[in-house]
Amino acid sequence: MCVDCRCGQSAPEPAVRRRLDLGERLLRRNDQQAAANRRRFAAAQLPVVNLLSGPGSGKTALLERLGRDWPRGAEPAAGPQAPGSGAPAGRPPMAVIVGDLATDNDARRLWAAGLAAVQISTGQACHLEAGMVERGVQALEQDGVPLAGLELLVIENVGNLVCPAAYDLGESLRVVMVSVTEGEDKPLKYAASFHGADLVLINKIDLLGAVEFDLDQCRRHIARVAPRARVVALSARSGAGFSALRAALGLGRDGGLDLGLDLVQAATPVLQP
Ligand SMILES: Nc1nc2c(ncn2[C@@H]2O[C@H](COP(=O)(O)OP(=O)(O)OP(=O)(O)O)[C@@H](O)[C@H]2O)c(=O)[nH]1
Ligand SMILES: [Mg+2]
Repeated sequence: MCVDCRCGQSAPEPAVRRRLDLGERLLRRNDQQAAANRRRFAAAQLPVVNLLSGPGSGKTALLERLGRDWPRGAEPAAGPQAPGSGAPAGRPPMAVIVGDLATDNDARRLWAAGLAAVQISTGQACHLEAGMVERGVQALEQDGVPLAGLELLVIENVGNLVCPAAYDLGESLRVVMVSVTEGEDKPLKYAASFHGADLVLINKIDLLGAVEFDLDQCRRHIARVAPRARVVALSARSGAGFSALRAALGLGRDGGLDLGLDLVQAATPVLQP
């Protein structure tokens, strides 16, 4: 049972009701911090993506490929080379704050792909909160990666298609990923997570045939629960669909963002559980 976001707590017994009140206060505090994050990102004119999916859908693999394939010739952001720090030299002007319950495996993969990255270890919490993102931004800045030098900041949320949806992080774009190995019905089963999505990614399409995944049916399910979301089918393994992804993120061919900035001001609606 999650101690942070009340999943598994349904009976309105007095003790539970007190915990519900506490949960509501925590969510209110999160929303205030998210609003502060959003103001800060807007001041830096920085588009910020909150990337959600179940465990293992391929969030880190997608970001690794974006980092590796960032068009050469794009102006690298300043920052020292330091193994284990968030700032490899000559990296693309994109950074990642990645949340996991444990390990810094994902941050290490992202550093190896040439991206600035900081790992947030959430311990028992099954989602990132706005305060953790603020600390992640501070850690990036301490590593010599100021927001002002970035063109895109991605927050890779904890792998979980339930609880992260309730927590606004101050992002300008909410991206939800599902992979073909999970089945076509996930958008219907986890509708609350998909509901607030601006962009839905269907990953691992290189495995479509092997798992007999019905792409059209999945698209129909997504349209039911997230009618305003754009949908991109792709493979982080083969690179298929990445030009559509780059266009959907507003990434210009030279690596710069040419569409994303109008999203900076947009507040993503957040569903309360
Ligand atoms: N075949 C195939 N495998 C993929 C693809 N994308 C990711 N994978 C594999 O899926 C597994 C999980 O990928 P990750 O990138 O770690 O997934 P994640 O969503 O970041 O996982 P968590 O952070 O643990 O939630 C790894 O073995 C990847 O190599 C893809 O497009 N095709
Ligand atoms: Mg990951």
